[in-house]
Amino acid sequence: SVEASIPEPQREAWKKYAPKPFTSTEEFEKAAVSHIETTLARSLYNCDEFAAYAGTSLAFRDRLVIDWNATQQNQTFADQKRVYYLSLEFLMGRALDNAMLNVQQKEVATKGLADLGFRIEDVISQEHDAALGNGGLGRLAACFLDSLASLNYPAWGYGLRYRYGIFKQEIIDGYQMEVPDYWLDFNPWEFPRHDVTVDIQFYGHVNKWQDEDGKQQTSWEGGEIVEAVAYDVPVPGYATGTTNNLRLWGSKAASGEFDFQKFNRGEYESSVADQQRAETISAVLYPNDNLERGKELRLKQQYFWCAASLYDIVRRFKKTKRAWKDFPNQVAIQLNDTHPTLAIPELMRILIDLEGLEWDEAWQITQSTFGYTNHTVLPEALEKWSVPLMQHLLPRHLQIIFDINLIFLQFVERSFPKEREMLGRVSIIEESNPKMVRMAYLALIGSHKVNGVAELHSDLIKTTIFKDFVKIYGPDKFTNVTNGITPRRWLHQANPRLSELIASKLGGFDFLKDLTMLHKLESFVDDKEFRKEFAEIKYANKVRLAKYIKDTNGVTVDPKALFDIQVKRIHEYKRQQLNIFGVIKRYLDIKAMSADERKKLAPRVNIFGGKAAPGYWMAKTVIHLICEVGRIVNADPDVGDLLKVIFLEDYNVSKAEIIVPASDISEHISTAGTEASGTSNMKFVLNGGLIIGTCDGANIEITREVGENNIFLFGNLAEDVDELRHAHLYGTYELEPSLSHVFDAIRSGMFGDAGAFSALVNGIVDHGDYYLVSDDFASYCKTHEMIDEAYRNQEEWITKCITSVARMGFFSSDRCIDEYAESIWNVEPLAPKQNGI
Ligand code: T68
Repeated sequence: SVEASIPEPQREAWKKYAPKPFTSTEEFEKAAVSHIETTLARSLYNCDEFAAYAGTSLAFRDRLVIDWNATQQNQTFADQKRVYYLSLEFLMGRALDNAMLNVQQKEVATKGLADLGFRIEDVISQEHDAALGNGGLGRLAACFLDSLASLNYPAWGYGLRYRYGIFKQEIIDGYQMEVPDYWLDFNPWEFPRHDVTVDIQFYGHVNKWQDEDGKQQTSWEGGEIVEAVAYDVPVPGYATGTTNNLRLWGSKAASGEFDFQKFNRGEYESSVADQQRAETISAVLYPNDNLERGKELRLKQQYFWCAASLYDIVRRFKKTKRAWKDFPNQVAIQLNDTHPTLAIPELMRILIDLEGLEWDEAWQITQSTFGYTNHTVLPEALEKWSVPLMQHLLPRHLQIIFDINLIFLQFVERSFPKEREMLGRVSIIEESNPKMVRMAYLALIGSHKVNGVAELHSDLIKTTIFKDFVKIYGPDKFTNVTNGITPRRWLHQANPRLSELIASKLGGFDFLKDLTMLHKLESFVDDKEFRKEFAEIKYANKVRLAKYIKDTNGVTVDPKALFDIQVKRIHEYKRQQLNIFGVIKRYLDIKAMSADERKKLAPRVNIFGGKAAPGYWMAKTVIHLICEVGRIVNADPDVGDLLKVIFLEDYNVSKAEIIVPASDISEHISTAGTEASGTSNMKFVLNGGLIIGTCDGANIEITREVGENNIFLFGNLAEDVDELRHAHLYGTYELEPSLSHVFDAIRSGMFGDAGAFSALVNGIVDHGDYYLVSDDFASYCKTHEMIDEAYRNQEEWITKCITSVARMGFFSSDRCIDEYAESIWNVEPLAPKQNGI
């Protein structure tokens, strides 16, 4: 073995001197101070909270790196199948707190930092979020990495190292403003690998010729080269030695490309411009969620990242000297939505043009390697690329896509000779002007499994966008893996007191590794002491959020009021407008009440948060309306504490960790059939909040788990949506009267310039109400009245909350990952070696 090739004394020395887990507070302090003094060149006299953060991070990073190296070595020696998770987004949030908890040494750091004069919360909050994602899809990828490592799966994530993550949102005079998020000033969690680079080609042309043996050869020539540089991020598992790798690619001008000839000719500026153009590829994350706009730079990002990742994966495989047919036994690649679909024609190109395989074998290998996860049925989010654009940027890939399509359509024609009109429907190429490549079809055809992310969604894709393909391939190609969340971050880290309380009842923290153990909490539902502590923890979390609201928004809210929270990307289908219209109705009702009636009312705090895509005017209008309603309501003496409306600026992962544990009710109220799964619904319930929701996405499975009595469902069902929409447009459409009342108030100028909201109101009144706001309004408001009623009975409310927490075991991302491993990837965990040196 490689190990035996290193002389014993050398191995002994490494073992002796490699950093080990801190066995005492002193050891941590020594490491942190040493980094502050030497790595940062700071001293006792100018060590601020940021320096303390940096020192602490570097001390823990040293620890992680040892596990990380050992894990990589162990995985290489074990030589078993690995998973590669390709995602254009990884919404990781902060790393330090997570690292300390996962290596189970936060206490050491807490004490050590206190000795050095710092509060650990202040130190942790110095870290800039790694916000390389938009919303659910990116956060899911981050939860999956945590679970993959925690369950010891040999797995790598591959993504892009954006210089600018999702923009920072500022609310100025009630409007969203976008500020760039430059997050790389100091990032101790990434390791640049300047020696791991890949040349990526764009543009150029295709050559075809016959070689001496008469074999057809194809090559892709010319064009331009951009260099991909690897940046590696360690991903520690919880309570395990496994630390996996997330590899993010940054772009730069290829070394030969900083054109010295130009430079010598005196064209210095244009030479620098070339360099900047290359760096543009990984410069910025596209800030749209559930929308694809077909921009050339986006396609460049996708190919750049797919090509670099595949080169890396293939290089690793080739080191094993196995035959190509073994590739799918060593490699599983999961496509997180269609964004990495170019990996399919790229692998075909590598196998055929570069490695000389025949088409059929290459195709067999490719299909067996890939799995594709769909995250949406919204038509505007389904990726399509124009054929002329692809022809220009990736001429060889377009040819391969045409060939895949031709062979596929011939197969369909043979199988369904009487259904010729099906060919146009299932073709990868849409016969529009210009022609378009339908990426979801390419992803589906090139993969062995396709999965949706919640039961309803997985059913819907089979009856809508992929209906014909179920007929072609049979139902077994399609499966469901209901999303999940990591209980480490979303319980233990975000809500340490609740985690402690649960541990005290279940005899330790094993539930963080097997969340189904939570069911044992049900036997404490009548335990007085437990109930009291549970309620106290919720209250303390609400006090913390109230303080945050006071600090950021300047508004005083009463932590005893019912906290009603909707935080997620702002999107018409998620229906924040339904929520704010409901709030306005409540406001109007309060205004119309007598003082005596008001006394009986349960006080509420309505909290909103989320970013709108910069070009999404309707979503920005919704934010503006929320802010304006808050401005009026919060200052109205008639209302006082009965109603407060808050818009929290710049919602992100680290803010979610404060917000999620503090809800009484959270809102998951998408038009039925539009939200593929949702994952914050799971986070809120796991933290002892109840939810109001539609029969959509994972709400349905949450209902099944927690029981119908413990969730507030309302609204029309997915199966009725089409008919309702049709009726709006072609039948007699009647606006719900109570909503009409709300619109009158908006139009009266009660919340400022009515003109600013006319598009929002008219979309519902005059333009078909596509998202069924009016249809669901009455039942939504009625359900909120039921919530008021239920909240009045605090004893029953707490019973509902505790029972729900106890029944959330299913929604751990560990369960998801085991399902993917079993039914899609066919990979096994690999136990870490103790002392992997
Ligand atoms: C979300 N999708 C789904 N997309 O909306 C949500 N889209 O229901 C689901 O729970 C979650 O994925 C995880 O499965 C997204 O977040 C995007 O962010 C996105 C980004 C770029 C292009 C299209």
